Amino acid sequence: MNKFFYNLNERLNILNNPSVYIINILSVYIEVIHLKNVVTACTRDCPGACSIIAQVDNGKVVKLSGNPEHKLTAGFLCKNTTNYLENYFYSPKRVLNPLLKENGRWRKISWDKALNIAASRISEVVEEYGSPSILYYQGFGARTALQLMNKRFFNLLGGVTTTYGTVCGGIGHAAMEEDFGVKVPHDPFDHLKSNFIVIWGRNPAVTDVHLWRILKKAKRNGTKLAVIDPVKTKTANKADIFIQPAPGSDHYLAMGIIKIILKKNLQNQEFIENYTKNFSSFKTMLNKFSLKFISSRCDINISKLNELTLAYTQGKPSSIVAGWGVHRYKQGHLAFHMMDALAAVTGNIGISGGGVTRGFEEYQFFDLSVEADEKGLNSRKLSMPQIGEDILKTDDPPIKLIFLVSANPVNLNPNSLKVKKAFESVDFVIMVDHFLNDTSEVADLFLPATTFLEEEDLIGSFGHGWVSPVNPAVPPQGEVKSEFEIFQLLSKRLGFEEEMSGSPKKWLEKLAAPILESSIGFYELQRRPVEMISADKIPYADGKFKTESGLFEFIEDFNQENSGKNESFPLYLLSVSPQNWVGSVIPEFEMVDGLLDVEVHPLVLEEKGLVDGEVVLLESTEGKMEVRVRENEDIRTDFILTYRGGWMKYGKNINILTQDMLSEKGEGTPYYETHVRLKKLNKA
Ligand SMILES: Nc1nc2c(c(=O)[nH]1)N[C@H]1C(S)=C(S)[C@@H](COP(=O)(O)OP(=O)(O)OC[C@H]3O[C@@H](n4cnc5c(=O)[nH]c(N)nc54)[C@H](O)[C@@H]3O)O[C@H]1N2
Ligand SMILES: Nc1nc2c(c(=O)[nH]1)N[C@H]1C(S)=C(S)[C@@H](COP(=O)(O)OP(=O)(O)OC[C@H]3O[C@@H](n4cnc5c(=O)[nH]c(N)nc54)[C@H](O)[C@@H]3O)O[C@H]1N2
Ligand SMILES: [Mo]
Repeated sequence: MNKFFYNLNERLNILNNPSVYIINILSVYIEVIHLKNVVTACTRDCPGACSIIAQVDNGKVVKLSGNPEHKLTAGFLCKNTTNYLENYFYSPKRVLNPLLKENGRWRKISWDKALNIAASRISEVVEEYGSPSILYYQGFGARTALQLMNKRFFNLLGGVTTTYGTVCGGIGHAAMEEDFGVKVPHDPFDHLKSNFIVIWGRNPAVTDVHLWRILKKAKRNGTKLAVIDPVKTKTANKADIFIQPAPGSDHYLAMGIIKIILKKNLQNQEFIENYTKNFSSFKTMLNKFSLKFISSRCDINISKLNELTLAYTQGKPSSIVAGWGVHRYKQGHLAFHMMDALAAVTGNIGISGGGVTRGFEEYQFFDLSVEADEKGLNSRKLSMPQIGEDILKTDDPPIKLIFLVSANPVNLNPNSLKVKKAFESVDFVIMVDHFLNDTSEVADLFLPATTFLEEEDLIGSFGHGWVSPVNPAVPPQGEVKSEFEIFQLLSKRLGFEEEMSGSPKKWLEKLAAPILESSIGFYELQRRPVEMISADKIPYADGKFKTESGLFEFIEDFNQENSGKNESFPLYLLSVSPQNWVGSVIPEFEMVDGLLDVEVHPLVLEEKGLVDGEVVLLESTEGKMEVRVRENEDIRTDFILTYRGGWMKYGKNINILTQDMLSEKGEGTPYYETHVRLKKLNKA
């Protein structure tokens, strides 16, 4: 745009020739009506939820850039979003028409036909088996405000089966709610006030580049960074202290630090006495474990534990920035209890630059009553982490129809072969998405949705406290429709049009009512991102906690998991967030060739008599797949590392190996608890 104005000035300045002037005025006018900038936001599953300026030229989106009006996005986008136009929005693989599967092949159909089929299937199933025989499955593909209208639709239908638990981050959430009453994170900018930051089981250099920018700035200002991760990640490369704990042993690591603190009398007695509960039973519990035992369980020697303890206590204010890596174990909640305890024991709670931060609630600013839960009298829930198993065993009524929005459970949920089998056992599967993926292999009807460049909406974030507008930059491509419109059209066919009717604006105003109360007009909210929580608002600064006691509550005991080595399957399977795509949305051409790469320590290769680049069999109790093994010195010898999201239809879906377990607390998914082994292939 700057270039445009520069050219404009230059061209209008050529005044010595009137005809050139007129021609220039005309061409500038034409450019003005052809060129526009639209403020929208990335709605993909990422903590960034970046505010975007979409540049439109002659009806085509030509460039996406970060909106400087958003303090976090700050004029900068990740590579995935910069490439979004080519790899996603204008991808020839994007589905632009409704599709019906007939004899195993997708066929284009009209919207009228698609909606009639969907509506008649829904009403038949409701009539014969009752509304709970429908499973509405909402994934994490787009976490916008208007997506709440989907649930309204199913509640108005009488209430259907939905999901409880999560494949993302419920485990930490549950633990933090027990300790603090409610979980409140520190604003990303508050980390600039820390003298020491522990990045614990998180890889922001890859998964949250805007947070990473702040953490790097803190480091430049003199803050010391520690990274706790079994893998030397891109984030860990910048660490002053790097700790590689044994799989799922973070609670022991934190307990070790607390033990040293108490032994050296470095605790904040004033905070403990005035703001906490259960400290003495917490201490009794700690006394059951010797430092030597703790050190061996987390496989970090005592001198390293001392170094971390010293840095954390002397660095005050010290903050812990926790990630999803610690969640993905059966006892992941314990890691959070102990991190919270560490912050409490040292009085790093309620102060700027301190705290334990893990994820914001993206829906916290919206009025959830539009979901109309009171109408969904027949609702019931199945477990998201074990959705395959639950679909297969559910009776009375059984699941007869699945309606999926923004989800790829056949790819991303654990034990994906079981998920696939369960979906295949259901009579009719409807999905709303942008691309055909692993789940579409088992779907019957595909309804193509709009993206954040074609729709009107609002979005919060799970990485910060801002709400950003989503606005259409161009009309919907092909025949795509927003979920909002799809559900309105279906409600019309199903006889409850009135309760779903109205423009997106009308519903967004309702959804945003709590935001509008804080003096922002709706017109303004649709035009610029809004900071809902000021960066200097410090959680628990008043020393009050929403627990029953009003105090921070230490845990008093826990069940010790047996950590015996699994002799038959000795490696823990890590399947982490990839740099070059989000979730399972990988440009398909990148998937077609080759095998999935997995990385192990050279000692693991040596022990197995394997070499770098060799094709081997990777096996778990759930399945097996051929992979290409790579050597990587930056991984512990008890892990094998790969990325999540590779497609099953190209032999790259790691979730065919993961077990569908439920975490001990928080109804989360212990993906990394799956054990695997490498087997040499005997080539004939
Ligand atoms: N580019 C990109 N960005 C994304 C996503 C994406 O797909 N692509 N996905 C988004 C989503 S849905 C989420 S939830 C977030 C997740 O964001 P992050 O939490 O940053 O990412 P993860 O890759 O899930 O895991 C973080 C780290 O945990 C480590 N880890 C594994 N086991 C342990 C352990 O026992 N202890 C410790 N301390 N660490 C361990 C892993 O090695 C990994 O480096 O990222 C979001 N951002
Ligand atoms: N092995 C392993 N598996 C994991 C994880 C792991 O670490 N390891 N991480 C887990 C985590 S943290 C998460 S959050 C889940 C994610 O699991 P899912 O939410 O099921 O999967 P995604 O691929 O993120 O997104 C689902 C779909 O949303 C579509 N989509 C995007 N935008 C829109 C939209 O505007 N409208 C509609 N209708 N569709 C849209 C995309 O095309 C994509 O097909 O995966 C989990 N699975
Ligand atoms: Mo996630």
